[in-house]
Amino acid sequence: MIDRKLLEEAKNSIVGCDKDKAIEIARRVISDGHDPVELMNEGFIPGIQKVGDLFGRGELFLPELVQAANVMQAATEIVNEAIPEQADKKRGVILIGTVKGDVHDIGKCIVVSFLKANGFTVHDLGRDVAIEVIIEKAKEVNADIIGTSALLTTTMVQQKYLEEELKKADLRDRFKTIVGGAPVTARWAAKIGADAYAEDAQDAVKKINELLQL
Ligand code: B1M
Repeated sequence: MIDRKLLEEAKNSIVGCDKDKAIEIARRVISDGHDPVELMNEGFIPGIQKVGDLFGRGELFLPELVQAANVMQAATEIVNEAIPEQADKKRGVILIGTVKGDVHDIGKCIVVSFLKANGFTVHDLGRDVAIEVIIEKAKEVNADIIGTSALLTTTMVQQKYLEEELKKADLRDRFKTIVGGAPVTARWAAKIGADAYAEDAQDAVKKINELLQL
């Protein structure tokens, strides 16, 4: 268990845009043998969520949001590197990306790390990816599952567009689909006809295991 005070410091390092501090905490937690996932879930993520709340309430502005996101990204990279990859071809091939018009990828990168750590082969297309590109790549790598992330209410519709385009191309039965991202819900997934919704990275692993009947 990581000391509560240290988790609070991790949270504050994101809110206060203190990159050196965030990096120092991430490295210390890992070298002390603590769970980097706990640090992420109980420290850094609550920090970036607070930044989002303050931004949403107009108490913080875009330059600070960008700065805090940079600090979060630096911390996430260190944590992700500490999560060991366990490639096992038999566990399934996942194609994942943040949809077109959306550059939010911190959460998606965490999902990718968790999937790799659980033995899945993951093809990460990055962010701001057109549905047409996602479908082409899914065919090319023979994906079992297509996962999309959307953080904006205006880009969630891309997930619906994916379902429509898969149907149009007569590919809907070839791939399972999973959707995620802060504004996305189980209800949205059901409404658009996605096969699964995941609330966070741990849930994504669980839902993908269920979809692949592992
Ligand atoms: Co933006 N942003 N942002 N932003 N940003 C939000 C999303 C917002 C809610 C903030 C707010 O107003 N309170 C708001 C959206 C409002 C809305 O749509 N209704 C918003 C806005 C408005 C914007 C801009 C429009 C601001 C502007 O320019 N005026 C702009 C849009 C740019 C664009 O995409 N076109 C913008 C830009 C940015 C930054 C670039 C500065 C930066 C992103 C940097 C980056 O990602 N590389 C940023 C950030 C950091 C945020 C907040 C503060 C934090 C997002 C984050 O990283 N969360 C965010 C507020 C919030 O979400 N509370 C906000 C931490 C991360 C671990 O969680 O991404 O939810 P999350 O991922 C989770 C789960 O959702 C799930 O698992 C992850 C791990 O637990 N999950 C999946 C995610 N994807 C999944 C896929 C799966 C399964 C699970 O399967 C495939």
